[in-house]
Amino acid sequence: MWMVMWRGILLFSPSLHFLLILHLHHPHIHFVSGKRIWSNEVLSCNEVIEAQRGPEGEWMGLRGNITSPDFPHPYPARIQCRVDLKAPPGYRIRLVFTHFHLFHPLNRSNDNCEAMDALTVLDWAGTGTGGTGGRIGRFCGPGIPSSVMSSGSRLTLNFRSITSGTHVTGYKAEYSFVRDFGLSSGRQLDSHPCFFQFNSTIFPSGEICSPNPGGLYPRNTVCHYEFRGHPRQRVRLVFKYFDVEGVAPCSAKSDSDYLQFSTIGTKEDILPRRCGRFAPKVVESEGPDFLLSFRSNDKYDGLGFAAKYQFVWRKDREKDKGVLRPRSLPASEASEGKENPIITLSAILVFWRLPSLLLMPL
Ligand SMILES: [Ca+2]
Repeated sequence: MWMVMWRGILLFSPSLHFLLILHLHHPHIHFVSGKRIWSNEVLSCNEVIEAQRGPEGEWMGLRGNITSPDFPHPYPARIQCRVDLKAPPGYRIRLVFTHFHLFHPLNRSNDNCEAMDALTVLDWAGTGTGGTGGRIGRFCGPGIPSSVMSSGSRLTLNFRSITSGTHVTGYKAEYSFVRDFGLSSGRQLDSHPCFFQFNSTIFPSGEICSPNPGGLYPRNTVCHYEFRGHPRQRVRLVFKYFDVEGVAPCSAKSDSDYLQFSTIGTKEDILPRRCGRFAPKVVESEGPDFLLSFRSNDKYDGLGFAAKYQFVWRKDREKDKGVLRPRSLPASEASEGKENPIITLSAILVFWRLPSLLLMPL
């Protein structure tokens, strides 16, 4: 005998092999109690979020929120909810978590998520609609995960609960479909999906970041930062942080993401590629036309980089030397023109001792 009683409907079977599957398409779904009735009961929900064309052809619905069932109240036990995000062509999906608290017996973040209530984020770029998405991350326990960005126009969230509790309120995330990669400095060009230009007359100084700043950078992504200055200028970068997944020599053979430094119009690196977590504090370009390129591959992620940039004037004596070689400076020279106190003190001592040195017998 079957009995119906969930939200009005709850399916009840005399058989222990009981499966209840609901396919729900409305984003605002209120679930009744997740109290388990039979050991293999599974509740399921699916949702598709995609932008729509407005009356004049513009894209609408480019941002919104996603939550676990019943948020901000405790989510039900034994439930699987999938959300498919589909951005317009040429857009990326950015996901910023604002709340995250899933049940974990030890109350630990991202520990043994395979066996816990968890949220899995899948990236579908390059695999087609029938392919398998690459897993960007699986998150569990308390603690807000880093924001993520898709490498294409699709992203999937799979939320699975095994347990529940009075204090596990689930998750909330803000999604947005973006073309600017979350970057707000420089002028974005249309010649490449991720190409930002910095002209010294318009943008003499500022900050540059890897795509999706403050979160994990997207996979399979190339971003260029092009600097164009006065002939007597060059570009100085002062890195604030650096976390680019990879190992030296930061090449494709070593499965590395990397940062590349070159002069515009040439294909030769003017500095060794950088990856890992230890970038030089300060980098200066060879001349006024400087290209910084970031590349990520299809596996593993990092938090990327952020750097302050500034167009600086060459000193006359440097100009006379002809072509400047790129160089990396220690942190003390990042200084916005301050003299090195150790060098200054040494110079004073030498001049103070000079007369007595000249009078010393040979
Ligand atoms: Ca990578």
